[in-house]
Amino acid sequence: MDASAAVAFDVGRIRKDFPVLERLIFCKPLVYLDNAASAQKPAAVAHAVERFYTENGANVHRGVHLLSAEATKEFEAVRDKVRGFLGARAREEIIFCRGTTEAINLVAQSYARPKLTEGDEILVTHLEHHSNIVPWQLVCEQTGAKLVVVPIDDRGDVVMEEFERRLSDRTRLVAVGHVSNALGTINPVREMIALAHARGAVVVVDGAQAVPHMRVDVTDLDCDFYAFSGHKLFGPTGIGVLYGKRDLLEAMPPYQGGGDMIRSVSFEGTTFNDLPHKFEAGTPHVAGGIGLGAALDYLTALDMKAIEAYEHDLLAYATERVGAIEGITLIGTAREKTGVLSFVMAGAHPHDIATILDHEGIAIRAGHHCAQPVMERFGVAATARASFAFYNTRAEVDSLVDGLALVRKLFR
Ligand code: C6P
Repeated sequence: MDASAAVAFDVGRIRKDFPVLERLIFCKPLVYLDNAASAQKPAAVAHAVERFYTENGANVHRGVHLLSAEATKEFEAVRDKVRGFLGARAREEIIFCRGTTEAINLVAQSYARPKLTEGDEILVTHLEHHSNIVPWQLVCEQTGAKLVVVPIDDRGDVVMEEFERRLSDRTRLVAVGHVSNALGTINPVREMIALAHARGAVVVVDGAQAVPHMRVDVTDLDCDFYAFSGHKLFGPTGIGVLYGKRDLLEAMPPYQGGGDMIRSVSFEGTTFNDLPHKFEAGTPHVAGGIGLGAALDYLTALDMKAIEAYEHDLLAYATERVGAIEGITLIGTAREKTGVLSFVMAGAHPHDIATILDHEGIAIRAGHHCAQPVMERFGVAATARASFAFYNTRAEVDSLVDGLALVRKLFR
């Protein structure tokens, strides 16, 4: 890491903002390495949510009373923060939803389903999370379109020649993860988007694992849709975002019907609200949105470049140390990665590894990580996965290595 990034990023100070990191687990200091599943929350996020429930607690967009007006103002201000965070052109392009999964399903059912017919193709990569596979399989069943899969190589990189080869005039939509949750691969999404656009296809980017680790600018990327979840971005669960280009969103029918998404309702016919409300039926997760706003305030006050450099250094250190342990095979060694270290150990099931580490205070994830095709590609049923955030340290990597040495001793 270069010295200026080290100065700009004081991990000791950052860790104080995350109260859970003080916890003891089985009498050992918590080493939280399951950030790809859910990141921990700074106290500012918990305080924002608590403050909303203790001082307000009203619904949004509905009441004339002061509490509702305040809640609406605060909730809608978060939309502006998200717009800035993603570099979107307009607040109308920011749709609140439950998370990445719901965002992708919204695009699948509201954009793809009405448009696609037999003979059309949807392109995905072999790296995708189930949330970026199953919604498209459903659309294929509903429309007769075909799902086309781009292979990955032994490192876990998408084979770009195959990506290009599989794109055709039949490709109507490309759905690609910005970063793989199972392997950490950073996909060359800018290049993929340009190639897809040249064929007239729209591009949906699953950004769940990207936004916590890198600066993302949707206008610069020129993606058509971009999805992320609040809980992986140091915010609450149950809130997430779909970004969509305005002209596409305008032309799409609503995803769900209910309150707030209408202009007028009668039994003769219903007219729909303007963007973004057309896609936000029912009471939104107001407290979650406010918590997400606090997470964005927290993040934007940090230096994202310094975070990237710090995490890069941490991953390199972890890769070297864990990779050197006898019996361990790293799964996923892509050229460009974020802080995900997936591995298997000869003679030890990933669930046993995770259970033993848990008793050492170390939280990792074991399983297929909702990416079964990736597991199948590498010929494993599951991996152990340590995933890092900017509050993790080299000392925690050392604890992981010690824990793995213990596992090795027990299973050799
Ligand atoms: N990955 C993991 O441990 P939701 O559940 O909607 O917030 O996010 C779904 C999702 C979509 N895409 C990617 C790339 C993801 O990583 C995830 C969630 C978690 O890796 C839980 S399976």
